[in-house]
Amino acid sequence: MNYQGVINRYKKYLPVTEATPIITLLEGDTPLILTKKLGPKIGEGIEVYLKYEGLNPTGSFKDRGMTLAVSKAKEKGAKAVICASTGNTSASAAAYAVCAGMKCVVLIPKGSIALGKLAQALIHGAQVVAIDGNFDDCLTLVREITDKYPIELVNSLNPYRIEGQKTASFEICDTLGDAPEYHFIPVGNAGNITAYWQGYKEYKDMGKITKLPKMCGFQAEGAAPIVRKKIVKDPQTIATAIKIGNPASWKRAEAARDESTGLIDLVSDDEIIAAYKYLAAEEGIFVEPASAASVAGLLKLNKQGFFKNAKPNTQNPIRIICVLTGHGLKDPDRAIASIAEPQVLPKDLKAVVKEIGF
Ligand code: AN7
Repeated sequence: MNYQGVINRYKKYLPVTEATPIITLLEGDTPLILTKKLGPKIGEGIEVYLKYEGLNPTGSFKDRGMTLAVSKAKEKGAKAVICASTGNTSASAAAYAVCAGMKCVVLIPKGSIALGKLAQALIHGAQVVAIDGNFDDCLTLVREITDKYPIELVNSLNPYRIEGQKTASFEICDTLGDAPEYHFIPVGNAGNITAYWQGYKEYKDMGKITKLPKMCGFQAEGAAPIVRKKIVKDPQTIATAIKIGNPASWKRAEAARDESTGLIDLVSDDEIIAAYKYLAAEEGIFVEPASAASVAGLLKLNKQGFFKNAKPNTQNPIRIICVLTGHGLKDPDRAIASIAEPQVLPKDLKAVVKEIGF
């Protein structure tokens, strides 16, 4: 049968029954790309794979969780969903709400979400409310609203979001035949690191894999509450998707780090932009800045000699996953701001030929 989305593919590991209406845009089944340059740059015998989640239907990993959260909301008869968002959750909620025939309300921090994401929420007909505050303020409001009014919360506080997102670990293990050694991932509200870790643990418990990866999460320097062990009141970073100062799944991210003997570290905006450009220019993959935090983290650790005692061989390569959470087209302004604008020439053949080097 043709591919039917993550719920159908992993039904037996998800909290669905015959009574659950499956609301899907055929999310998931994203490519796991073996890098040609990044792996060899880290070291011989090291394989770096990119889980390209930007190829989900709305351009980010959020769709994996949204298919389940919206299906379960529909099952219980909800008429509307709501979320706070740095952009991708709102784009995904808006699209899946359309498929479910539900109203969608999104609260976004004013002026802090990338153009593509705002365009998505608007074109899918969500009611978009910009709040004069940051993401954490939006999430506080949404929690209060869903406590009091009949509208379904579809942030990752909703356990079905995490359940759906864990399918990405299943896909990685199914493709590789076992778990990788390392799993690098950006951390914002910390739902995704929680979901991946849960997915790996479940596959291990079921005997589908023989080992667990070390979870290595990365926050942006100006929005790194877990690293600094302190709420960040006014988070700042160009990676607007992870501009979050008080992550909802803070404790569970720490648990993923500690149980896996991994780490959560920070990367600067400059490191994020360098990784963002590297992926585009060297691997041919365009991601949004927040997504590049995983690769920025890998490059940072490598520079510090993190892998220098690794002893891979051709039979047993060290396999590293970097999750690329969102598509580059989400934030076109950032791409243009990062590179010189194109040169303008007169409509003159000689001038053009000369410019392109013939
Ligand atoms: C591209 O959309 O929080 O640690 O409201 O869009 O699970 O929060 C987005 C988060 C990484 C961080 N990469 O994941 C939202 C939102 C991208 C993202 C993250 C987000 P979490």
